[in-house]
Amino acid sequence: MKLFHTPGTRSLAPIIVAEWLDIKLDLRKVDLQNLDSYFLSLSPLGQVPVLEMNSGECKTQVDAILQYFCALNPEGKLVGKDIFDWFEIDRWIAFLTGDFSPAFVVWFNPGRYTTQDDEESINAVRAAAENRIHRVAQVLEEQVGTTKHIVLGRRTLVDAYGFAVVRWLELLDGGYDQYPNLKQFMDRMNDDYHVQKALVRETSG
Ligand SMILES: N[C@@H](CCC(=O)N[C@@H](CS)C(=O)NCC(=O)O)C(=O)O
Repeated sequence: MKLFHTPGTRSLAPIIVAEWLDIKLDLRKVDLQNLDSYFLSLSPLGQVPVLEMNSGECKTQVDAILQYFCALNPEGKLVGKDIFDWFEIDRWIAFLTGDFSPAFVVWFNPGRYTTQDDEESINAVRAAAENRIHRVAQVLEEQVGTTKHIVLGRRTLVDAYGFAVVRWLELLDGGYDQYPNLKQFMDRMNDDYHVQKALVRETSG
């Protein structure tokens, strides 16, 4: 399988999960500032990640890609054991996709969220996004607690996704150090051999 990805984005999450589950994944780096028509034919909104399956079919949406990788693992690693576990996994994936990441999407692309193009208007959108980022970060901080994991008190696919997006806090004043539980979570992930390998692959692949 081949993953179209961009360093620094959420497309790191499938690279981590592939490392954890020993799934062979070829990487193809995408320059989001300079998209070609082939990539736009795979991802009409011009977004990563895109997974090219062995059949040649291409699929978008990080949460679906992560769950697909886990479904390929016969030992059921990184997923829930029962319906209640799955509920927790699904709702925190939904939080990362639907609440946490969108706060940053506004911060990264303020011009998309105003029809004005003067600096003051752009800065106002960014400031509003930053407030929202701190609200969602606080929710995640409380969820992680002292467990160093996002759900179920153990490593799941959600940790990979969380790691890929919580690192964006480093772009803001104070970084994730201002959230002690998130810092412990990030430190644990940064110490993980496979995460380190995924980070190297992300920048070189
Ligand atoms: N719903 C998509 C969103 C993907 C997404 O927004 N990816 C970002 C990188 S984290 C991107 O490619 N942004 C480029 C853009 O929106 O122009 C998913 O969850 O996979």
